[in-house]
Amino acid sequence: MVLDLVSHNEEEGKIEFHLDALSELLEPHKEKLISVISISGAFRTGKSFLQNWVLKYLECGSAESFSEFLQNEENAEETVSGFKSIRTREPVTDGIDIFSEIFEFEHSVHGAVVVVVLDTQGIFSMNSDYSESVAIFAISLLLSSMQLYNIRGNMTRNDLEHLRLFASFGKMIMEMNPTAELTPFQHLAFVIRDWDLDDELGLEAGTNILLQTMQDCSDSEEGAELVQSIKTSFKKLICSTMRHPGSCLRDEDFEGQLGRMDDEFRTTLEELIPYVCNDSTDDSGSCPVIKTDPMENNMTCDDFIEQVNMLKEVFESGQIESPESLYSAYSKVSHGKAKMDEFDDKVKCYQKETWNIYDSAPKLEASEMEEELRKNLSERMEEDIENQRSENLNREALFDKTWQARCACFVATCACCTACACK
Ligand SMILES: Nc1nc2c(ncn2[C@@H]2O[C@H](COP(=O)(O)OP(=O)(O)OP(=O)(O)O)[C@@H](O)[C@H]2O)c(=O)[nH]1
Ligand SMILES: [Mg+2]
Repeated sequence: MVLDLVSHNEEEGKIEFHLDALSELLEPHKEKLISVISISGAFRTGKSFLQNWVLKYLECGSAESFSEFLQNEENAEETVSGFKSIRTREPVTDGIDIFSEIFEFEHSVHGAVVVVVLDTQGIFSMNSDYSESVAIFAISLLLSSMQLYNIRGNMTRNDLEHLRLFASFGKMIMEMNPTAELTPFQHLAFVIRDWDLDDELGLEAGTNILLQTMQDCSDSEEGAELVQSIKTSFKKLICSTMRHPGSCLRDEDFEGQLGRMDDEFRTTLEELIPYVCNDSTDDSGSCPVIKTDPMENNMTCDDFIEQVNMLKEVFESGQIESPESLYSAYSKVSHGKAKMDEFDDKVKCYQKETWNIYDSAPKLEASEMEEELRKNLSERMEEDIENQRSENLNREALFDKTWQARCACFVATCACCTACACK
C-alpha cells in the first residue's frame, strides 16, 4: 500500500502536503535514525518499476540475499510490487508517495535505522508545469539521503541544468558558512534507462558518461560554475547505464518476472540496487545512507518530520524555487535544534543537581511524606522547565525575524556586488 505525502488538489489546481500519514507511519520510531530513498525524472520512464526493485532489496535485507533471489531459477516467475507501475500512455504516479511499510536496518556504529521509500510523479517533460516540476524535484531531493534520477536514452547538459536550483542553494550554504565542513546534499545516482548507444553497461560506464557530460558542460564560464557547484554540493554523484528490460514489458501480465527480463537488464539491476541500498562511504556494513542535515548531523524520524513541515511552509509561501528562502528555512531549523539540544542537556544537569541537593539535605525522618515531597518537587521542576522552554521559543521567533532580515540584506549585497562586477 502507498500513502500520499504530496498530491494534487484538483479543486485548487495545485499540489499539497499530507503530513498526517507520514507522522502516523513514523510515530513508533521517532527517536530512531532515518534513511530516505527517493526517485525522480521524466514521466513514464519506469521510475516506479525501479523503486519496486529497491523495495524487493529491502525485503531481502542484504546484498547477498538479493543476489540469491535474482540468481535462483526457482524465482523466475516471482513478481515485484509496491508502487503502481503499469503500461499506459497517461502519467500514473501523482505527487509524491510513501511506501506504507518501513524497513529497519542495523547500522554497525549508529544502531537502528528506519528506511523509507518514496516515489514521485514525472517531471520536466513536455506538457508538465515547470514550477510544479521544480517543486516536486526539490521536495524529493531535499528529503532524500539517496536520490535516483531517471533519464531515458542518453544524458545531456539539460539533465545537469535541472540541478541549478540545488547548485545555487548548495553554493549559498557554503559561502555563508566558509569555515564549517558542510555537505548540502547527499547521494545522487543518475540512471540512464534503455541505454543502447554502446555496450558499456553499469556504474563505471555510467559514471564515465556523467563525468564526460560535466566536462562538456564546463566549456562556458556559466556551465563551469554550475558543474563546480554541483560537484561540491553533493556528497556522492554517480551514474549507471541500463538496457531496456526486454519485450516482456509488452506482456499483459508482466509484473517484473525475473525469468522474462533480458539478462543484461538483470545484471545491471544486480549491481545498481545494492549500491543504492548500501552506504558505501562508511563502514556501516549493509545499511542504506542515513539522512543528515547540511551540518552532517544524523537525522531522526522526528527531525525528518520537522524538515517536511519546514518544506511545506516554504512551498506554501510560494518560495520553493528560491535558494534564499530555502537557506533561511534550513538555518531556522538548525538554530532551533542546536538550542534545543543544548537546552535539554542543561535541563538534565539541573534536574540531577536538584535531586542531589534534596537527597543530601538533613531531614527529619518522615517516610510517609517522602513520596509526596518528591512528587511536589518533580512537578515544580517540570513547571519551571516548561516556562523556560516557552520563553526560549519566544526568543527564537524574535531571532527568526532578525535572521530573515540578515538573509535579505546578504542577498541584496550579493545582487549589488554582482551588478557592480558586471559594469
Ligand atoms: N522503456 C522502458 N520501460 C520500462 C522500463 N522499466 C519499466 N518500464 C515500463 O514502463 C512503463 C511505465 O513504468 P512506470 O514504472 O509506471 O513508469 P513511471 O516513470 O513511474 O511513470 P509515471 O509515474 O507515470 O511518471 C511500464 O510498462 C513499465 O513496465 C525501462 O527500463 N525501460
Ligand atoms: Mg510512477
